Amino acid sequence: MLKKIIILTILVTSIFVVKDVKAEECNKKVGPGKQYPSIQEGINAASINQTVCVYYDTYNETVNINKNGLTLLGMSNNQGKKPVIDGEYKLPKGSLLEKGDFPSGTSYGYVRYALVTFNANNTTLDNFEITRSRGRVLLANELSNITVKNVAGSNSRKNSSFLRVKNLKVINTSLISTNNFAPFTRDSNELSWGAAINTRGSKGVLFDGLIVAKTWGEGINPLFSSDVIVKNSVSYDNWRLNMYSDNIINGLFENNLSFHTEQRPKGMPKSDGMVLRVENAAGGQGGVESGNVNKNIVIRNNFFINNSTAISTGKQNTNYKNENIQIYNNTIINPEIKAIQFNRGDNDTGFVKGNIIIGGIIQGSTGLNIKDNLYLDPGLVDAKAKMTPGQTNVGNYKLKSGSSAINKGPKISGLTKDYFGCLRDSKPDYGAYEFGGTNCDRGNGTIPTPPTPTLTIQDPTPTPSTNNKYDVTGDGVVDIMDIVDLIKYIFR
Ligand SMILES: [Ca+2]
Repeated sequence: MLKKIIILTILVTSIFVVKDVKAEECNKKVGPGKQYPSIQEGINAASINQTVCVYYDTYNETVNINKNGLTLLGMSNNQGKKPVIDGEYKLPKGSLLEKGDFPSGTSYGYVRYALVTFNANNTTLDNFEITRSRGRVLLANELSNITVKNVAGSNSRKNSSFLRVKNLKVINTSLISTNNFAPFTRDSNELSWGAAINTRGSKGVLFDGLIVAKTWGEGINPLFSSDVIVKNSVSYDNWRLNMYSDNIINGLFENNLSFHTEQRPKGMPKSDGMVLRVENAAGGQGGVESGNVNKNIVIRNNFFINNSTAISTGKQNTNYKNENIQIYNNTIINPEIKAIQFNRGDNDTGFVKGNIIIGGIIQGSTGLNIKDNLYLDPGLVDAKAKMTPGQTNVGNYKLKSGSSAINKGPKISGLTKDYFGCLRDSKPDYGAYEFGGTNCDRGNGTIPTPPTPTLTIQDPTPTPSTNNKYDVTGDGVVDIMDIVDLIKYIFR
């Protein structure tokens, strides 16, 4: 008995030692029984380059990260729950954005508030759940070196995030809507769109390990940006489209899963898996000023399952270009309309090779080299299987032993791994999956799972956003804040 107590004492002591070591990295502590009761008080007390640790609790406040080099670190409780920033659809109120202005010619000036707003460079947000924002989840404008990781964002009333940053990293993060407040119309301003993550005018973007789902608008939505990587991410049931490339210079979209389930709001169509669009640059975007081009875009090792069209393109002006688009070794399963659709007469350039395409055709443009793709089921585990909400397992769409796709794919420069990060052998297979691939850096058939929201508070009846032109703040009421925002906007 005494021995057990001693062992237990040692165990408990060592646990506390571990905790203390971790706690020493905290310059300021926020939470029940800590130095500061609110997150903002902790940030206000911190110096530059410090770490503010936020212990598990629910915080009904807006957060302004306004100290250079600050890390805001959520400390999970013993059950692994992250601290929660909950706006209860009442917060934020007014504007928290101090840094820079939004691109001219857009309506973004009206939506300049979020539950967490970055107003300083070299800052990190790590390990939070952020939910029920009256505005956005995250906002950063004209900043550099911003990192967001391990964040579970859900149910914001506006676009989940607007991040206009030089050197932006968003890692292991989810943005999911289960309540959509905006009307699904595309003829109004951003309030009606509800996209998940928007990079308008960023340079150096890494999206790694995202789950983005169920927004009315675009899911993973880089636009007017350069040097963009979107990988290891899952995007599903976003009702405008799952992944976007609009005016991107140098984009790599790899190892992603884009799909639609059979669950959809009444009357809603499935949307496209990925869209290469070139729309008018509104000017002053930051990353890509006036390219009117998608250029040097690689789309490889992705699974596109049951989308409307898996990969499509669209342009506001036929002179705009998709230039050097490389679409290879994707697995495209049963799109409703087409597998890949470019506009026939356009002078888009690039190639489409090594893809497995089941149940759809490719419509190319004159400059697109389309060859060495497989158009029949080469022997997948179960190509007819449907995806379900939240599913990240693509085991049904792997090649079976003896598949005719094994070792028959074209050799393409730069193709060394597959969807799971496994090394391909010297005879690459068609599609996103290499049979018998080795040294898998995403594990054998599993992928890291970004956090899902855990908060289970009963939502109030959502107030639909209005299109009232006097409701400048978009909060559904016309009040003094609308006048304040309008004056700020005029004199910005
Ligand atoms: Ca092979």
